[in-house]
Amino acid sequence: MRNSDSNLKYSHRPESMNGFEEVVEFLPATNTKKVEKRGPRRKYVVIGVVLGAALLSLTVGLLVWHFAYRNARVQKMFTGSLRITNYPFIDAYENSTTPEFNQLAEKVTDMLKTLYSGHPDIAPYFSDCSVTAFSEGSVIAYYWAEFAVPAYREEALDKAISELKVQNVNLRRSFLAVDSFESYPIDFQLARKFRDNSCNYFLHAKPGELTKFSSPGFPNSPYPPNTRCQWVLRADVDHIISLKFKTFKMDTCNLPRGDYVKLYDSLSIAEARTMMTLCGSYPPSYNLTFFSSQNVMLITMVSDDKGRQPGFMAEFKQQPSTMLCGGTIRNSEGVITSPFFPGHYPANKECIWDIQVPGNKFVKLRFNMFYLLEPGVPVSSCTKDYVEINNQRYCGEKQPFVVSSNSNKMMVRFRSDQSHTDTGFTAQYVSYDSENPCPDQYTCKSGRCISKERRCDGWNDCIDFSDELNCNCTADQFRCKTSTICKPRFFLCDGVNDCGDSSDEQDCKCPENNFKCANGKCIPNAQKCDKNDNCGDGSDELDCPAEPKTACTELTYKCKNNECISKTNPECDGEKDCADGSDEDADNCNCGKRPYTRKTRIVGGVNADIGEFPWQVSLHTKKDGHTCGASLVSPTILISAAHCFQDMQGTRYSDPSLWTAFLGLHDQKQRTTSKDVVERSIKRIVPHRSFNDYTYDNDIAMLELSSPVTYTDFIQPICIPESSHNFPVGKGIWVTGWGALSEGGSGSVVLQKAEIRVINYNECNKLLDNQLTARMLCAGFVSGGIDACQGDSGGPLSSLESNNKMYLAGIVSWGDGCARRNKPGVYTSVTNMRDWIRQNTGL
Ligand code: 4AZ
Repeated sequence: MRNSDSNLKYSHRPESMNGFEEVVEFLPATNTKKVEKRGPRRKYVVIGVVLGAALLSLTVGLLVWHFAYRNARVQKMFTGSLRITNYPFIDAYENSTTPEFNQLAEKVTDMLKTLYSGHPDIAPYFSDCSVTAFSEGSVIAYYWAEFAVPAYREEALDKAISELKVQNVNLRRSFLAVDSFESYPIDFQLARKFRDNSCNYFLHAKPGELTKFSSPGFPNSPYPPNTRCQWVLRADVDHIISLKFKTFKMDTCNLPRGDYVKLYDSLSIAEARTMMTLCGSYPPSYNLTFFSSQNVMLITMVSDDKGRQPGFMAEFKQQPSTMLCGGTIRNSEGVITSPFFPGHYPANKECIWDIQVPGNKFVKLRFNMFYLLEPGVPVSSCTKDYVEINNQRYCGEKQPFVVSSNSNKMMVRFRSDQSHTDTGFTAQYVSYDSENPCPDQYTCKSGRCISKERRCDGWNDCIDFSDELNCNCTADQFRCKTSTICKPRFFLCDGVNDCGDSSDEQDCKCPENNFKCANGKCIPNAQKCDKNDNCGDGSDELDCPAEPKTACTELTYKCKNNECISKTNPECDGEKDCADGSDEDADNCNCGKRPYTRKTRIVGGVNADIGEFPWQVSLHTKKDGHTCGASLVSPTILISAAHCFQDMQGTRYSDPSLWTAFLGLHDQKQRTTSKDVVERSIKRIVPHRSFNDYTYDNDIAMLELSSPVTYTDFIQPICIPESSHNFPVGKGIWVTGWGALSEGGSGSVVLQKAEIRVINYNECNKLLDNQLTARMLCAGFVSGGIDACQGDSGGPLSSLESNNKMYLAGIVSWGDGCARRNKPGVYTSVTNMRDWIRQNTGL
């Protein structure tokens, strides 16, 4: 390949081509010396001089405008490819230093010049062009072309280039048969930087082998700032490339600037051929596999002036391009997926499944995963990548959904265009009895089946709300003002707008020490005039006295200098709220960070991502294996539940030597093999002195590790909230652990996660027969189904706060069974334990 190097002219002057040079005509200047001053005609002379001067300045102005502005040239670059049909591909074309490459490259550039010179909107502005690479098919030539065009002619040039049609050309010495021609504008500055080939790599897949490559410096040092690298990947003819990123850790995304990697389904860096732009950091479990549509792929890497991250490591191989998709399906059930799922589907692909089940049945297709997202394409139009079923198109990113046909046939068409690929879909098709689509279950409008008890229970189980329509509200339900759906009564006046129209929060009497907002919501008095809109309608920030000195209460935040502030959750929010700045102390704020900025989208069930909860610890005993969870809060200290360390049935669980802590753990099976896992014995266990093993009041313990751990991508501390920290009712928080997957069931091998909600304390206390103490909080779903369970005890309830850090809201403590209806899980409230934590850990 030739890398646009040796014959590059960095001239931005337009070259005259075939007489299309612009002609500039100068206007004759007025000769003022010839004007005579004579008698009464003097007045006319003066007028003449003034007019002449005006004309002269106008002329000069016009000329200056013409040369300085109208003629100011914009540099433009186009890249693209063309297909030559009368030359066979030879290996020498892969190497830009071979005479064969240069001979053909010269023919192509001659052809381009001829093509451009024949167009009046292109010829005057042409500067230079060059061939950068060839690939098979018969021969595809990749080129760039540079132009310098006056700003006012730019649009015309763009249009002319985009409309250029190729014709076979008889060159002086030979004939070039060309049957396709593509041209795309590219960013001039960026393109120029890629022409410096100091960081260009050319890799050809070896049959049956994986070829590895990585960003500069990986893994020993961060990639350098201002990097511009490219990797040309090739496979043998009739093969495609399968590329997998094993590690991807770059700076947080700041597109179109910042650091990123782009993959092209071509050897030209045209946006229209971009398969994917990668930035940020992906957890190792993310399936970053890509497939080319031909036997080439181009990867570019750009970094800004700060390089701090390790970069990437990738490997690729070739595989035959005979991969078929779609087909005729006559089974009564099965699975269909987009090509290479869960890898990213290739560009330019079409698959058709013709599904037909026995004559008396209908077909139902349930999409379990659906990711066909194309930047800039509204999901209402689905013009690029889509699935089409019975003339209805589906695209974008979707929650599981069902499509049913009202016949025994279904035609499913998947189509990807030539840019931006995604993970695709997996769908399960079943045949069903049209008379009875959901035996012993309720049939949602979408065709989805849900258990009969879920009908009219106040929860949107069907996703399309059809299970909650036309219901008679029961005694413990109410109806919102603007919706026909029944909701549980305890949603009334709980400070959360469950109805969406606030009607559940109106006409509420607020509890003592609460302020009633104009929209009916109740908030603690301390949140009035704290400069935060806690009401949601701003009414708590009206009629505030001028800067009162805040009295210290349990709802205020105490600074190191003992001054109190009433702002909600002021710690580590990036604003100095305390006069001494102690709310932003670096020591306290270096916590709750998750090293991976990208979330895995494809997870089996509710597996956590690797590194998603890096403070989660697994506590093992020799006899029982994994027994409890815990949270890392400093290099040597864990927080867990006191009930885990109660002596029981002859076992001294209170003895530190019984326990081993595993940090950075994801999969219990890889406890001893994974390099990311750190094992520590326990030096000291301090359970809360007032832990009550009957009520589980004060269910907290502190554990000291035998030696400090070093923080890594997989081991990080979680933030401890201040006692004034507010985790409002209704807030989504995460519970994690390796506990039982169902009540009485066995533990999980892979760390599980579930998003649950903080539940109103009084309502939860009613549901749990008044068993809550003031140091407990409830979280989960009253409808059941998602909950912590045995073995999760001691583990974290992690809450993502507005400062993008995770805080330890609770410790898994107890519950009435697991995931039962009307029995939410109970957690030790960490804010109520703040002083105990400080006294026992110094944190
Ligand atoms: C347990 O036995 C346990 N549903 C922990 C949490 C819950 C139930 C049981 C909450 O460790």
